[in-house]
Amino acid sequence: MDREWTKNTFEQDGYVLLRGFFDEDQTQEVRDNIIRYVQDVVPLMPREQVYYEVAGDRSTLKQLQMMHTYDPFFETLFLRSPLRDLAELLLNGEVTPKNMQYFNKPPGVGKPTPVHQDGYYFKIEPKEAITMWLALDEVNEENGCLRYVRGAHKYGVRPHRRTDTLGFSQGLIEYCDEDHQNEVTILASPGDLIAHHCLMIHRADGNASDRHRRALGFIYYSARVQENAEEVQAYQKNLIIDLKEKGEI
Ligand SMILES: O=C(O)CCC(=O)C(=O)O
Repeated sequence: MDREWTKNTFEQDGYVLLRGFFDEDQTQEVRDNIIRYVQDVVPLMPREQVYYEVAGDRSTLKQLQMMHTYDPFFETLFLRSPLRDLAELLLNGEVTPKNMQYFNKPPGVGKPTPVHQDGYYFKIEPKEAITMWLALDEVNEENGCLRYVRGAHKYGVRPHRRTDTLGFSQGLIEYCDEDHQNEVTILASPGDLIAHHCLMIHRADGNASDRHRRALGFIYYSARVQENAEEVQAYQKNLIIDLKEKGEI
């Protein structure tokens, strides 16, 4: 990896795509562990950390939260791996690993990811955090690839409002022509890693194909940030109310 190019690209565009960050064997090992995790660990997880696209239909698993807290394989991957080194490079110093997530869009039923900024969800100041997204399948326009508004991380948090999308309860109120013009479509292969700044504006379409669209998300905060405990608590409370209303828990 060319560290200087990686850092410069991230700073300029708000994201950087690193092809083949994990080789074939490493990617397969991650996929095998997800299969094991879904079978053995998911049944033991709190319901508010497990989301299905169709409530009650286990074949439509779409999102898992805090995976690293339940399993040593994912704990190591998150806390002691090249991903953390990369986060330290991009955030200029020590980081706090915050959340490790599974993102799937199951074939046919995977819904769009509303346009949003992760930094709106993160109750931190300053907004110095990063999300890394590791592709585990071929990801293209058919099964819901990520789309970034290049350079959007330079202009702060934009207003959001509630959405109906499970797992992405907040979305940008306005997505203007200029955003569309600056949108970049990211086609990814298994093992490719995309790192984006928490102020990056991004979205993804639904999955109209007959293939899964699996990925892992790794969120790191800079060790310099302060989290607003009251806002985090209020967010968690509302999330649970929301999940109950949707019949998810
Ligand atoms: O996987 C997706 O569709 C969205 C992921 C995302 O929004 C994120 O990692 O911040």
